[in-house]
Amino acid sequence: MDHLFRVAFGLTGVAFLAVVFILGFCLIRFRSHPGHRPLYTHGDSRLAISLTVGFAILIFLAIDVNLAIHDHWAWREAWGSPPDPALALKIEIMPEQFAWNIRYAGMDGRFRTGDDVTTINQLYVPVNRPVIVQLSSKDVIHSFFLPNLRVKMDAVPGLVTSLYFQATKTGTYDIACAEHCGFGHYRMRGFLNVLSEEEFGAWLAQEGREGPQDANWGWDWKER
Ligand SMILES: [Cu+2]
Repeated sequence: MDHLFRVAFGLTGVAFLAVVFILGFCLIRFRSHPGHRPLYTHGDSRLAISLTVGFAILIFLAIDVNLAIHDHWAWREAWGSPPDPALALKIEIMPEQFAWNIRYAGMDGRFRTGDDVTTINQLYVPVNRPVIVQLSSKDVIHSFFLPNLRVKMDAVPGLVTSLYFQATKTGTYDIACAEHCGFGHYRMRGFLNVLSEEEFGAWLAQEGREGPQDANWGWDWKER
């Protein structure tokens, strides 16, 4: 994703600098000065058309096609090989205005049973283990965004969407809502806590003993 940002920024940056340079050159080179009489001309429309078409093709090949190829590579790398559902941690997230409802299957590995673990705005995951998140929404469209991990997915009412990621560093990171979802959108903030495998296991076991704090939502997990 970062490579894609750099490629897009580099290509459009070069195009921007070229345009500004040519514009500046023409402004200075053809500025008015005493004793110089302007020349009025209708120009050569064939030359104008062929230059325009030529540049359009050049820009299309240099920028659009180039970006499309890099997009394709980045997409394949990011989403091309989903993790093995048997090994991944599965999490259901149901946002609402304006919070993230988060659900773990608990020790039995099944959702909507008595030992589910639910949290609000606090997502816990183990480091170096693939995580599959399934999303829906209680009310309006939200978008689940982990900026540090460069993943983002819409959460749509009546639909279950999914994404996957694998955190490689322990620590606390932001969860942001990336879809303007109402007055409180700005404070729809959560935290991604990446723990060591042992810490995560201890946390899940502890929470599981307390049972789900909010059992009113969720769905039967199936691979999507
Ligand atoms: Cu939102």
